[in-house]
Amino acid sequence: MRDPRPTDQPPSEGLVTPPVTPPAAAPTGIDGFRLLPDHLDAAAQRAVLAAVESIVEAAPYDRFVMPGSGRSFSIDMTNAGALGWVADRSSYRYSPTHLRTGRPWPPIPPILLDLWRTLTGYPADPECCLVNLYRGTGAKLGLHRDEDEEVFDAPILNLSLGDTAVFRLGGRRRTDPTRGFLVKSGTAMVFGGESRVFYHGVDRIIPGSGTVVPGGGRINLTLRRVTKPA
Ligand SMILES: O=C(O)CCC(=O)C(=O)O
Repeated sequence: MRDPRPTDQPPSEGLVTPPVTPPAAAPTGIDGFRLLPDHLDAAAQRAVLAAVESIVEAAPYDRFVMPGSGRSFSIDMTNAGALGWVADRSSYRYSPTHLRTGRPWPPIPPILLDLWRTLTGYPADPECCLVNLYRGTGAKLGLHRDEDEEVFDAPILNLSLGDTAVFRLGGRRRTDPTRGFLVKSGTAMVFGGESRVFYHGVDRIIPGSGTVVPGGGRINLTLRRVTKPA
């Protein structure tokens, strides 16, 4: 499936920014969606952070630009895994190498593979662990859905460290109603079943609300299966 987004409208910025309603109760009853606050206790958060630091050492953060407009994202990104999600003036896509260093992405650390296996139950490992760093009041990720993958039967696993995010979850269509809710450090979210293709984004973070990330901010990990398992 190809990315149907207009080329000047990135997955993370400049898209429909719904009115910021007060964060509501966490959503329940959505097919395949699981919200697991406190899934990672303090020790597990520190261990995941160490894994992220090892990724960033091998594959430094980039500030991608959006196809078409060339506007910058407001968050930094890097990847682990055989395929990293990247964006530049030409497209959103998966790449086996870091756009700037040209090196392969580091492998997905074992602690993250364990979390994927336990929480998704999918019979193959993820190929991409996208690392997003949100820092400051302008950091956000516009409403989008993950659709650059070749397979959609694998859930997406989302892990949060650091500052609380005001997360936004919609439905299958961009125009479906959305709801905002808070996602704090240690939360795991699984987007399986129907929710795999639901629109979602991050309206903003609440700077200073978390203590886990050195220098402040929020780190989000998104683990995805990209290709059909052999
Ligand atoms: O930061 C988040 O929780 C959402 C990340 C996301 O939706 C993405 O990277 O596609």
